[in-house]
Amino acid sequence: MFGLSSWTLALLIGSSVAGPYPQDAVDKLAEATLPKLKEYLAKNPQGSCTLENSVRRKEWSDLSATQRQEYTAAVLCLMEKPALTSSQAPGAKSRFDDYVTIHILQTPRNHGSYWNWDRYAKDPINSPLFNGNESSMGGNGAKFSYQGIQIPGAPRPYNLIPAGVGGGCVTTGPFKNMTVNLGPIASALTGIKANPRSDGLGYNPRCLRRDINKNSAAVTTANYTLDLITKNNNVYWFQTVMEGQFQQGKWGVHSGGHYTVGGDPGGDFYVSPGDPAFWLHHAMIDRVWWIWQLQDLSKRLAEVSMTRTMGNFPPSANGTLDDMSGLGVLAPDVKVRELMSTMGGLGGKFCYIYE
Ligand SMILES: *[C@@H]1O[C@H](CO)[C@@H](O)[C@H](O)[C@H]1NC(C)=O
Ligand SMILES: *[C@@H]1O[C@H](CO)[C@@H](O)[C@H](O)[C@H]1NC(C)=O
Ligand SMILES: *[C@@H]1O[C@H](CO)[C@@H](O)[C@H](O)[C@H]1NC(C)=O
Ligand SMILES: *[C@@H]1O[C@H](CO)[C@@H](O)[C@H](O)[C@H]1NC(C)=O
Ligand SMILES: [Cu+2]
Repeated sequence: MFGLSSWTLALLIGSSVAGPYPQDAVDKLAEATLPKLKEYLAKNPQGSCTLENSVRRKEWSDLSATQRQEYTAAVLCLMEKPALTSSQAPGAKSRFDDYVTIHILQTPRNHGSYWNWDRYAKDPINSPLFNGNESSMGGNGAKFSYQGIQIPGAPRPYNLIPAGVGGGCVTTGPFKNMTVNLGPIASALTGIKANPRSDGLGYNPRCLRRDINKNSAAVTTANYTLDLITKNNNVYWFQTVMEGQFQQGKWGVHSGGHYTVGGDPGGDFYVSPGDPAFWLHHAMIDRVWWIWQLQDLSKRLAEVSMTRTMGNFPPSANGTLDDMSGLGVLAPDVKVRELMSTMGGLGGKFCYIYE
């Protein structure tokens, strides 16, 4: 029924990845359900976008050391380019900051390469992602004493993620000299210099701080992600479980990944994209959504939930596929419907899968 042999499919999704990380349970599920995408595309052709010619998004440690350095060099390049949002956010000094500005402005409404959480969950500080060498995303912060991360509304002992061994400025790797300009708004750390504006969009230069935290990473192992994908059959529950059910003491893989980085701005709900590691975490969120979609494409490529305000406060109408993306200077304004499929979305401009 499928045009590709299982051998070709195995090659396509890189099941025999070189390197020290065997497939985890979520990787195996993605591999096992990729034929559903093939079948869907056979029935619903997406112009010139096919599985064979789709772009492959790769896991951090499956990139070569050179490719990883090309990635961080590109991020540093964005930090050298002038901002487009400085009229709205005087603190935005670079093209990189534009992404932070738009996230800050969009937080009440929403909340290349990715980071497969499971690979590094047991020892994130010594992982290829955060070991601080030149082909990492930079190292941990220097030691800083603080009480850990409060999780409001959670019962003990889940109301506090114990602090790790960092929390201070990052001193190793490609981002050791980077300047954080925007925020803080809701920092996980105490003692961060306040922003000159109450909306956090003023200029507030400071170092990048992290507390790479295995206490938080512990809820991002593959068994959590596998449960999330396989036990939630509608997007409302998928999203709710992913984002955490704090009253039940469940942090969720979304918070788990954010607080694995922690610090400033990584641990700040609004300003977190100001830490370059944010983007790899959110690409994994997207991959997990994609694997969830793969389980039932005809339904899940058109399924959105939640209202237009965070936690439905203040109460608002349900979001729909006709809502606009609203990414300001970052991207043309399109309907959410256009962004639902990695294969053929945005009028065919999206044509990628995760391997
Ligand atoms: C950085 O660490 C990774 C993962 O341990 C390793 O593969 C790589 O060779 C190291 N690179 C350098 C320049 O030390
Ligand atoms: C960081 O800044 C110092 C001092 O300005 C400079 O010597 C060093 O090369 C910079 N490092 C990186 C990785 O940019
Ligand atoms: C995942 O595995 C860990 C370690 O075995 C266990 O403590 C945890 O309860 C498991 N989580 C889920 C959701 O199964
Ligand atoms: C909004 O979505 C919820 C949950 O899916 C549903 O129960 C409710 O009826 C929807 N409200 C409206 C006004 O459509
Ligand atoms: Cu997030």
